[in-house]
Amino acid sequence: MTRPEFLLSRLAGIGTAMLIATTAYADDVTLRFSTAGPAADFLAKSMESFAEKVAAADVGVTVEVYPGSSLVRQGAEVPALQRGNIEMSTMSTFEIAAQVPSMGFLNRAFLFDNYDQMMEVMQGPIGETLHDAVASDMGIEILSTAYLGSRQLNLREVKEVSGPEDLEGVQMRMPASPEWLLLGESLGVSPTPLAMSETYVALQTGTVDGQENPLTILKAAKFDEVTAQVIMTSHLVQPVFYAMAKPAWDAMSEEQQEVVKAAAVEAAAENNEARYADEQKVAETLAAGGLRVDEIDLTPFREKADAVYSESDLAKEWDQDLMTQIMGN
Ligand code: KDO
Repeated sequence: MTRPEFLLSRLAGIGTAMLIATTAYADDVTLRFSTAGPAADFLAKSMESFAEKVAAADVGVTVEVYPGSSLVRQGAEVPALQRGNIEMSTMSTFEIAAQVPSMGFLNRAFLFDNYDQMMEVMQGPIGETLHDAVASDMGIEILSTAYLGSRQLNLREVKEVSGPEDLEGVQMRMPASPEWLLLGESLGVSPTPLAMSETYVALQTGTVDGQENPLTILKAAKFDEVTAQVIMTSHLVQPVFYAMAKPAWDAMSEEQQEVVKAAAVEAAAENNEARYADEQKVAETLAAGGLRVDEIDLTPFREKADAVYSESDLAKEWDQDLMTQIMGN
């Protein structure tokens, strides 16, 4: 074999090895997808649907779904994404605010009036600004927006409540972060940080006096078994995101990215449709099961929230212009 022929054969061998390596790596994609949401809830069900859609596309991507904080504890999911311990999570705006404070206004009580307005904002210019900030500042790719529901107050024991002053001293379980505790303060309660997975027992034993979640989550988590009353504050019309670590996203082929993105959009839409439809009747269902459901005038709660946020140092870091674009004042 002449020297040129030898060199050509070596180059061909290296090229083949690289092709196999690249192909093998692109085919060996496993996406570990974590949520603190209960397995029975629409969000976790949509994640299973997402996994099925990706598997059916047969592009070498496998999705492993971990509901109910079964792989990563609540609050540790975004750091786990950024360290490469998981590839996806149902990231909330509260977790975003911890690293992109200007976006903290998305956690403001009474920001959105309803689901349609929230989705219009998330799919418009403000949503695009959020997407870009999360990608650049957090190294996370937002694939789609899932509606978690409109959060309502939920008490262990019946209490006559016409305004925040009636909730003074009520130990209300909230997820653990400064933004969640500020939200609790804006409602007039004494916020008690606790993971979702510990909330049922805390309500059952009286460690906390209540919790706040969308009614569809309340039902999925069976909190109606250990509480007596819901007060319909709709204080947070909440989006969560199908979020992926950018290194995992960038490591996929274009074909894999297209499949994963399309599946994330379709699965989130399935969650949104099911959640919205259920929300139209879940209060009635819970009331039929014995839960007292109070519809009250929210003016005192809105006034309290305005006062708390106007004095909050945390709120001073928010992008006031974007917030005003949403709230109009
Ligand atoms: C909760 O812990 O009350 C909460 O509703 C907070 C939300 O931000 C979200 O994390 C939710 O739990 C589920 O974990 C779905 O992500």
